[in-house]
Amino acid sequence: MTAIQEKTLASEIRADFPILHQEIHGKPLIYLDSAATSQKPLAVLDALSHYYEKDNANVHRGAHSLSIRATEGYEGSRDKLAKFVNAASRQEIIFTRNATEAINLVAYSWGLNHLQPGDEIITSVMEHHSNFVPWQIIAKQTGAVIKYVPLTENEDFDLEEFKALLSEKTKLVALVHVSNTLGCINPVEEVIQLAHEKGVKVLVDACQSVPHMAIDVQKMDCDWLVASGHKMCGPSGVGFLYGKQAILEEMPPFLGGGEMINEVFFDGFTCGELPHKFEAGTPAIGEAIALGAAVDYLTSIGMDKIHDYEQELTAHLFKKLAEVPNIRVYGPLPSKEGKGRASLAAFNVEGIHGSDLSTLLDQEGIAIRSGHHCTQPLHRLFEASGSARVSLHFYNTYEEIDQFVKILKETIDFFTNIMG
Ligand code: C6P
Repeated sequence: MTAIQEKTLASEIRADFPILHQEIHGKPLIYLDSAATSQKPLAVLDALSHYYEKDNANVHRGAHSLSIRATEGYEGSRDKLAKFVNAASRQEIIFTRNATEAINLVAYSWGLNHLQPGDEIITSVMEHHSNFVPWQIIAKQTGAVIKYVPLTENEDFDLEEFKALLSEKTKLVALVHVSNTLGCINPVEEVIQLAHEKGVKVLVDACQSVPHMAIDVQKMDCDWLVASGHKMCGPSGVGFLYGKQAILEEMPPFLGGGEMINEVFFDGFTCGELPHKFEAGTPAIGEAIALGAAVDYLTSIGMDKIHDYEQELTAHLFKKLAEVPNIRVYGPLPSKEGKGRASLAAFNVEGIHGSDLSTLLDQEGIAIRSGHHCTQPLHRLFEASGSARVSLHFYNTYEEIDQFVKILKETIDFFTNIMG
């Protein structure tokens, strides 16, 4: 380890993550699957157990002390999230189960009511299924047509093709900020500006960017943005939708039931105010509170510091991956400093199945993902049924990357030898 590496962000905060300090198959765990879900710091685990041990009650309903505390915690988390992404008001943050539900909320509430036969939705070939399937369902119901932005030669978002697709027929752009497979960071601000010039609304899938970089929804000027708590050091079962207040105001409710109403009669109901209009039923209260603790935790470190450190890790990862024989990494290459790409790499090694690689790496305590990562159409373009994927977060170290690449090379040698 060099003197500089000794003082990495990971070395300062790793003790906060109890799960990382264990052995798998007798080897220290090396967790390289944070794009699937991130690990949780003690502060988040404590917030969750504190809620269930001390404050557990339903929100917005009771006048008793526990219910008041639960409501304050839940609504306090909304304030924290609003500040975290710089929303103009707390009414613009809707708690959902995850990013997938948030996209469905927009698709069913806005899409069904605004799209007409022949209208066009622009998305890209690299989207997660969560940003394909809801639009495919809505397109089928409304007669709208989906257009897919292709990739450039170096497997990045093709902005020129996007410009060519954008037309008077376009009503919506639904685009991923950071691809969970290509690792590219898409030019969402430019896309939004171009779309808005034509009066087109834009939804940003920020699942893989919110946990890794500072997000400012007002600066970005997106109409909606979605993310999942479990990828940003929070618990699973809670995510959020950001939407511009004026747009959310005119959208009808997605789900009906308790919490989202103002008054109910035998012959109808009136809607509650934002944000409750979109939060039908008892929400994931403890999880939302713990997500607030995750936001506090990330903020206390600083999103710019996290992003800078992850860029260093990305540069190191790609330097090391260049040593691996017969490897095909998908997506654009980062700069020497790790810029222009997120801290993940999906790859295939000639002649070896990704799931065989991940199974053997697991025997060495190394957790990577294999499969299609819910980007099947993209994998089909690459004529691959799936890939292996390594994905980093700020608790990962240089040494873990070195060990991963060492074991990967040994595994490839092993397969090469048995295949003759
Ligand atoms: N990607 C991965 O391993 P949910 O399931 O709703 O929390 O997140 C869906 C989702 C949406 N968009 C992007 C860009 C994503 O990466 C994901 C989740 C995980 O890559 C699970 S497939």
